[in-house]
Amino acid sequence: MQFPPGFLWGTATSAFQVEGAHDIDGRQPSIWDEFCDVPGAIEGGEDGRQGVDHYHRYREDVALMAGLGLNSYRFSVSWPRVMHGDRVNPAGMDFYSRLVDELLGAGIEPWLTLYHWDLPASLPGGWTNRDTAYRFADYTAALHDRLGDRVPTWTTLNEPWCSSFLSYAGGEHAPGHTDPVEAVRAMHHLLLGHGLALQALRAGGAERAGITLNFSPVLPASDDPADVDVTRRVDGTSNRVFVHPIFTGEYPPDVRADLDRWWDADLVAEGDLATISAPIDVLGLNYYATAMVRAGEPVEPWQVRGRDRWTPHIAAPDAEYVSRDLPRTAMDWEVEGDGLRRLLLWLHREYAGPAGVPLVVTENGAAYPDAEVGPDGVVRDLDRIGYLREHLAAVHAAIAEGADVRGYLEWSLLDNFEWAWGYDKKFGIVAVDAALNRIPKASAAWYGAVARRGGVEH
Ligand code: IFM
Repeated sequence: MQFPPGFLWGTATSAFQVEGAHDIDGRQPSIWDEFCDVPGAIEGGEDGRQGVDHYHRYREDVALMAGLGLNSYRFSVSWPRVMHGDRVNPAGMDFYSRLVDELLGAGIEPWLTLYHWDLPASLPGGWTNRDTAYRFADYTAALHDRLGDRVPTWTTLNEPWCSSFLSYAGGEHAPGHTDPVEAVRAMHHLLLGHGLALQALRAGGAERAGITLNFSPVLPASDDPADVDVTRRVDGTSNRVFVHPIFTGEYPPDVRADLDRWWDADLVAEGDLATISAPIDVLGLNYYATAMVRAGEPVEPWQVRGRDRWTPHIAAPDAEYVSRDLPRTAMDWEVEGDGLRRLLLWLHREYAGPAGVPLVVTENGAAYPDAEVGPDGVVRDLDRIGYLREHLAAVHAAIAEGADVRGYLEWSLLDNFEWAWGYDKKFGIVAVDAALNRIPKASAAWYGAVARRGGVEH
């Protein structure tokens, strides 16, 4: 399975999950720093602020990627590390400048995400406040001023579904609220922030700019109209409510109607949708799993049953997940690589293709309860290799069927802080032990070989 020339092969991480160093060089608290102090918020009470010390070990981490032969690295910037209100924190900026130089020196293209959930705690109302979208654009401009000469690709937001519905309605992510009105406000302000940040990037002459959305494809359990309709509603608030306005300049009418009871009349100001739908140069998509749902008895007020944590599908309180006979990861997510092929083809056909926008898989990977480090120093994570192989085959098939896919960034380089789940869910191709030593797993060698040859051997 040979991939096109110039294909990006890399890994992805995010600032809060890996950096640590939360209270040095002028970094200020984010909403995730505060959330880590809320009793019961994080599995096992673990402290996400510690990360895995990438802040001090970035040189070693870059050398690991270079050793594997990867040509791209997607990382995020911690907004409260680089900004103090509207002033730049030079020490924080310097860290990312050093990281970018290190990557370029190692022949690895930096791919920068501006927002991966660690919002400055000082912003009143967080994303429920329209003003946060404007502050996001200011931060974007300041960061681009400093790094724009060296970073070719800029992603505004990572997974706004998580920073709106999961955070403000589901209560599972910071700030841990359970208010659907707040979730809808956050959703719109995040999209507005994306559009305003895009304007700042264009003004600064950014080479390539886009957004990363997480897609959770859903299938109906049967062709019963009730199952089909609940599937439509879950898909609407998970997937279409973000991608549709970006490409068409309107919220999908059915989803707008489904969300009406929580939608403030003055939420969308004139011009917002034009700002949100300004052209992008690349659509990043994160894919982990496809799920099947059926209509059940509504649970109050809005959550979906069938997972061991509640999922905030506010417009589908009657949705019930149906287990399929498929292997599962440690997250309990069903493994079905073909879901990624179908997703890529759908995005290419409905949105990205007609707009001439290429796709990049900006996250894909799996957590498994990894084997211990063997006496030979190797972690034999064969299940992860199987997952990656199956999903790369899906990307390859989608390209063969016409989707314009330009890269694959595996999640994640390192075992790290998996948000509300703590450190126990291990997504890395490189293990991190208690002393923070890096131990490449068998999957790292496998993935490096794929990157070097630009394809997967059958
Ligand atoms: O760890 C997360 C990441 O921060 C965002 N996308 C999904 C990953 C795995 O859950």
